[in-house]
This record gives sequence, C-alpha cells and structure tokens, in this order.
Amino acid sequence: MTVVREAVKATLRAQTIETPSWGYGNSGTRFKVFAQPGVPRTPWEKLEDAAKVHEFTGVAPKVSLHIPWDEVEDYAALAAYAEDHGLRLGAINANTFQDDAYKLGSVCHPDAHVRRRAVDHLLACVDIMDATGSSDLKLWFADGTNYPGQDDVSARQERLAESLATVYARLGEDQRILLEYKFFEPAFYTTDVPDWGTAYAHCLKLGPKAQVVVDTGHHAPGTNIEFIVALLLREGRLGGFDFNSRFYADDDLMAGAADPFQLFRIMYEVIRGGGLAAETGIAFMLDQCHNIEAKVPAVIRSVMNVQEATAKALLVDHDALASAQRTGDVLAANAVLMDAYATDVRPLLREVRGEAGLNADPVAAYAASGWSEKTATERVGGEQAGWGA
Ligand code: AOS
Ligand code: ZN
Ligand code: ZN
Repeated sequence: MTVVREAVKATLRAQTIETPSWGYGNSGTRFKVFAQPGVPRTPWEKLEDAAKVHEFTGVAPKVSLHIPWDEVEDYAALAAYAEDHGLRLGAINANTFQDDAYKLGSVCHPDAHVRRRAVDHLLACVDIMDATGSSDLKLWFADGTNYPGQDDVSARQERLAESLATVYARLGEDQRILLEYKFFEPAFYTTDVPDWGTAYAHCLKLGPKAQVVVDTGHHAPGTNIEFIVALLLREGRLGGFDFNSRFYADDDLMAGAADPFQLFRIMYEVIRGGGLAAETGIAFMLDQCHNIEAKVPAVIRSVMNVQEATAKALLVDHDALASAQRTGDVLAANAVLMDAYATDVRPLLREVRGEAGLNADPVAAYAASGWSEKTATERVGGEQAGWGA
C-alpha cells in the first residue's frame, strides 16, 4: 500500500498542466464582458499571472498562447521572459475566425485567396513556434455553413485537407499539429471539423505529426468522451486535451466544476492507456474563460480539480478491477472504480504539495500573497484579451 501511495505521489508530482493565456484576460458572453480590476494588459503580464498559478500549484509550468491576441514584436524575448518566470511557452493557438474575410470560412473557404490568407497565418504561427521553442500548433477552425446548399460540404473537406497538408509540410522535426474538433458554433448547419472521427481521418492522412485534441466542451450532450479518449490513445493519435466544464454547450467553465466524475473517467482512461507518461507527449491544457469569477484563483482551482481527478484515477485498484472484469463480476468491477472516485484525495495532495515545499492550500496561499491587490493597483486599463464568447 505504501509502495502504491509513493508511486501515486511521484506521478502527481510529475504532472504538467498547461494554462491558457486568454484565461487571464477579460472575457464574457456575446451579451457583456465584465471587466475585472488588475487583469493583464499585455502577453507579458499574462505570463506573470500564469507564473503565480505555477508558483502555488507547482504543476502548471506551461502557457498556451493565442495569435494574434498575444502578438509581440519579439517572440524569443517572450519565451525568455517566460523562462525568467519559471515557465515555458506551450501550444500556439492560431486564429482564423475573427477577420471579416473569414465570414464563409478560412481554410475551407470557397475562394482560394481567402484560403491562402488563412494558411499564411498558420505558417506564420509555425514561425512563431520556431522562435518560442513551442512544439504544438493548435488548430481549431470556426469553418462551416449555416444553411443546406450554402457550399459543397465534400469540396470543403478537400480544401481543408489541402490547407492542412501545406502547413504539415512546413513543420519542424519536433513540431506537430494538434487538430481540435467541435460539433457546432459558430456554424450551425455543418461544421468542417465537427467530431473526433473527422479530425482523426485528417490526421491519419497528414502523418504521425498530426494528432487530435479533445476539448471536453465540444461534444453533444451524452457523448461518452472517455471512450473517444481511449480510442485515440490506443491509435497513438491523442495529442492533448482542452479541459473545461460545460452544463449546456461550449461553456468554458472551470475544469472539474460541472462534472468531476466525467473528468475522473477521462483520467482513468488516460492512465489505463499509459497516457501520463511523458513520452506520449499528451498535452493537458486548460481552455477556459473566467467571466464572473476572479481569474488567477479560478485557474488555480481548475488545476487542483485536474489533480484531484488524476489522483483518484491513479488509486484505481487495477488487479481487483482486472479480476472482476475477467470473472464477469459487473458490480465488483464498478465498485472498484467507484471506490477510487469516492476517495478523498485532498489530504494526499496536501502531502504532495508539502513535500514539494509548497503551501498545502494553493488558493489560500495565493490570496495571502497580495498579488491580486498589487495588480489591481498597478495594472490600470486592462483590456479584453480577445475572447468574447
Ligand atoms: C473554440 O471553441 C476552441 O475551444 C479553441 O480551442 C479556443 O477556445 C480558442 O481557439 C482560443 O484560443
Ligand atoms: Zn478548445
Ligand atoms: Zn471551445
């Protein structure tokens, strides 16, 4: 038992969760963006906030950027600034959805000029990755149609494949495409990458440096996300997660807030498939917006929720489970999982933090640090970080 506990603690210590730069900025719905005092005004200040999350949790050393929301003159300098703050720059998120030119799509647009513009942006993102040392180009396309007959759905797939192939050819040896899917929004009739199957098919065609991202908010209600995770992991095509919570659609609420049991089930499949091992390269990212709650503590809470789900999933008794599964003891097998889920892992995580020289309670430690008061005084005129919905 002690051996198991020590192994679980070692895995939890080694866990890495990547936080999104846009989660630190002001955000809202299409109805209203509520500005908060002290929000970062620049990418540099977003990194300062992200550094606080890492300082108090010890497991959030990477930050995803979004281009152009995090546009700077010198990306190598931004990477150096991250390093000075104990961080590394993670995925570069491209944006082919906020220009007027993209009304009918970007990489799937019927006009070759618009497609070229979108592809050029993606290639520019790879240039940025070269400068920052990031290995991941994260692609989510808002492309789709609103009405039957609006465009040729199959031709759009062809354009998508062509555009992706151009970008794939530009990738460096240690770089990859992480392709995200989402079943609706902003398009309402067809979406060009609506589901894991479409993303997987494109990744297969592209080659081994293309993998799928599972954003937990991007599925129809009732979808069994952990099955998708198990399948992609098995096929070597699970590139990473965008963790967040949803009650209705792509709500981007704090990970583990709406359905901690689902997060546990996902983490169980990750662990079952060996996905926590660093060599699999699975990126455990958050993709969230904190519209009404304080941002830095919300990111801290989300990181802790992922840690708790991971800890519970690590506690699943594999031998007992395998034996119950072998003998067809449905109730016993289910009980093994439920026992792990019902375990209060907070004492274990407090221990892990204490042993790492951290305060056992990251939220309280952050509150006591005075960072939110300091930034509220010093950062006057924080802008919306880009994401409005
Ligand atoms: C959009 O719904 C996707 O979740 C994106 O991953 C992300 O929220 C956006 O691209 C911000 O970078
Ligand atoms: Zn996402
Ligand atoms: Zn989303």
